[in-house]
Order: sequence, then structure tokens, then C-alpha cells
Amino acid sequence: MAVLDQLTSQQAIDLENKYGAHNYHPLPVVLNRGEGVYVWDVEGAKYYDFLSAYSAVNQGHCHPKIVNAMVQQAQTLTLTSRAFYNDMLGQFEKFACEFFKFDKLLPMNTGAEAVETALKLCRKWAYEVKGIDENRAEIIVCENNFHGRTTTIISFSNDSVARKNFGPYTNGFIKIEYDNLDALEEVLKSNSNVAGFLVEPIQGEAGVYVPDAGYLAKAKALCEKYNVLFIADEVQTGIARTGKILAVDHENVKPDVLILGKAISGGVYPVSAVLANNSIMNVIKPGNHGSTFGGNPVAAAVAMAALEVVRDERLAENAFTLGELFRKELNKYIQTSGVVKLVRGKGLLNAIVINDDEGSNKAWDICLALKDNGLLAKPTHGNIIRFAPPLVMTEEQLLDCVSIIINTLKSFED
Ligand code: IF1
Repeated sequence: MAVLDQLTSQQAIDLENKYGAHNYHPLPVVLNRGEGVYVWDVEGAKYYDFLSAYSAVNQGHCHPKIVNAMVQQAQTLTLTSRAFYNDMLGQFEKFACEFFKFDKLLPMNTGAEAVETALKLCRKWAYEVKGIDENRAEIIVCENNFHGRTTTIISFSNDSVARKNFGPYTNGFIKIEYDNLDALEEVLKSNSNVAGFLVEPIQGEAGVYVPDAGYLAKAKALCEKYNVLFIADEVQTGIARTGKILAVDHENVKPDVLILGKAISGGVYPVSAVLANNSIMNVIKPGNHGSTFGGNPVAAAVAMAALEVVRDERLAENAFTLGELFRKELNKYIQTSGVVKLVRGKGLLNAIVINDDEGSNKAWDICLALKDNGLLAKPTHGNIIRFAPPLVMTEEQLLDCVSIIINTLKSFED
């Protein structure tokens, strides 16, 4: 069947229902164009995008500099595999290592691949540098984590929907409560086989949980004390989203291993990366790890352009300022709201908690109403709605969105 020139929303939805695996439950909107902070549906309706493809489109939809970088490279050389060198990968590795201040970068494609890479790197370092007995390495993770959807990663998830009936599961992980330093130290001092601590600086999918001030710095200090790698998963919180280049920058924490994805490419192309210094990254030898598309010339060109946009357009500073304004305006409304319990977040990664039990549909219904009012957002778990617009938003646009959000919430007040 030839691709229809112009699908209606319902036709597009029907096609996905019939021919696509039902692994998502999207909001009923069919988008066909994006530009900056806006997206349009196939009927021509315009929306503010307040999800940014889960913080992958921090630089705004179809940023011309990033798209041009992709087009230019795609017309020149797209993929060599790593069987041969290419002229773009080394330039990207140098650019990114200087940008994030690490010795080396291992390029991959998706966030989950980068997390898996970091886990393998941590284990190999544990056996070959720390001296843990082979196959005995343990990695500490946090309750309510989200690090991707591979079999190993969901093995240490406590989200039953993401985990059930995907066993048998990978061993070698110890789960502790997030934002609990005593729980971390308890494991570190009683288990000499701990290789690493994998943590989200803010737990995104769990509902934008911001840990207590000092948590990341003290956790890093504990990892240093017990010779354990501090592995920061900044796939969602990184690339200026929280008002700093990295969320760990709020506490001046330098991770031993840094995991990046999503907005490292501005949402234009799948790019992810793991960064570490030589004492850790040099345990990786030829043949240990790789991927067909990892570090391809298009990914390299796109990622350099995407990071230049973050730097040149001062997106971290903008996210910081607009985030303060967003929470200040929402808190004014929350003082007298019966619908919203609280707003929390850092920079332009925020969430509101709806005053209803987890099982209610109120958060979903509010997102449907927001859509009708020209703003797209989606609940995370149950009664929490995440708000994460592109970081290129202006103050005027943000205040327009605040007005849409508050007026929509008011329509749900008793
Ligand atoms: C979905 C949200 C979920 C991530 C962190 C690694 C990955 C992610 C901190 C894996 C991916 C995406 C995946 C997407 C929805 C979204 C998400 F938190 F961002 F909202 F699911 F929790 N580390 N997050 O957030 O990166 O392999 O997807 O490139 O799977 O539904 P990926």
C-alpha cells in the first residue's frame, strides 16, 4: 500500500493498532511536524511540547544547526563500522571529552546500550583493577530506578510491568533506597565485592524525585572511601536539562563513569556515550565491546552540533532561570489548589503530584485537557505529570504555558 499523502489522526492510530506492537499507550495525538518548542498534529493543530521526547529534544525540534550537520554528513559518509577508522569519530571523542572533562569516550546509540556498557566497564574494572574475584562483582542500584529496558537492566528494576515474565534475570545487583546514605554505607562497609554504584542524579521516570542537597556529593565520597565506581546515569538529567550541563554539577560531583544519551544528539539521531578517565576506560581492549552503528560519522557530526548549540545558546542557564520561574508560578497556584499537591524538580525537569490516588485517571484526564488547550505532557506513574519543555523556550512562551497549565488544572477544581 503506498504511503497515504495525508493521514487523518484516526487513520494513523488505526495503522499503529493494526500493524504495530502495542508496547505503548500514547496520548491520542498524531504529530507530523516539529519546530523549536512547538509540534503540530496532522489536522494542523499547534501544541507546546512539554515532554521533549523525554528530554531528548532539549535543543528544540529540528534545530537547523543540528539538522544541517546531519544532512551534510549523510550526503558524505554515513557508516563505516569500526572495522575501519573514519574522520569524524576522533573529532567527536575529543570534543566531548573536553566538553565533559574526561580522558576517553565509548560511543553507543541508545541510553540502555550506554548503561549496559557502563555496567560491563565497571565489572571489568572490578576484576582487573580492584581485584574482586571473577563473577563476584556486585553493583548497587536504587529502588524505583529507570535505566532502560534490556534484560539485564530490568533485572534490577522494581517496576513489575517492565519486569514481569522477562526472566530469568541477571544477577549481581544490590538494591537500596534512593537518597539514603546510611543504606549505601551499610552495603559498602559490609560487602567487599561491590564494584560500583549506579544512580540517577534525579529519578526521572519514578516521578522527578530530587534527592536531598548533598546526597550526590556524600555518595561519591563514600564510593571513594570504599574504592567503588560512582556511575551517573545522566541520560535524562544531562545536557543542560536541570539548569547545569550535568545534574551532578549542582553538587560539583565528578562521576567515575558518566552515561549520556537522548539530548546529546538533540533528538535528531540515536547517540549515546560512556565517558571515563584512562585508569578505568583502559580496561577495555579490542574485541571486548562494540556496536555496528556506535560512533558512526553521522552520530559524530550530529552530537558535536547538538553540544555546540547547548554551549552557544546557553541552554543550561536558560533552563535554570525558567525552571525557577516555572516552580514559583506553579507554587502560587498550589497554595490554594485542591487538585495539585506539589511541584518539584530542577531546571526544566519538573513534575506535579495530583491530589488523587495512584490508580485514578485524573492525571491522564488532565493531560487530555492540556492537549485540548494546546500543550502536550504525559503522566509518569499514576498521579504524577512530568513537565519538560525544550530548553530553548523563552520567558514569554513559558508564562504562556504556565497560564495554560493553571487554567486547565483549575477546570478540575471542585
Ligand atoms: C521508554 C523517561 C522512561 C532514562 C535513563 C536510561 C534510559 C532512559 C535515566 C534508556 C530512557 C526513556 C525511555 C522511554 C521513556 C523514557 C523514560 F524516564 F525518560 F520518561 F521510560 F523512564 N537512563 N528513558 O530515562 O535510554 O534506551 O530509551 O535511549 O522506554 O518508554 P533509551
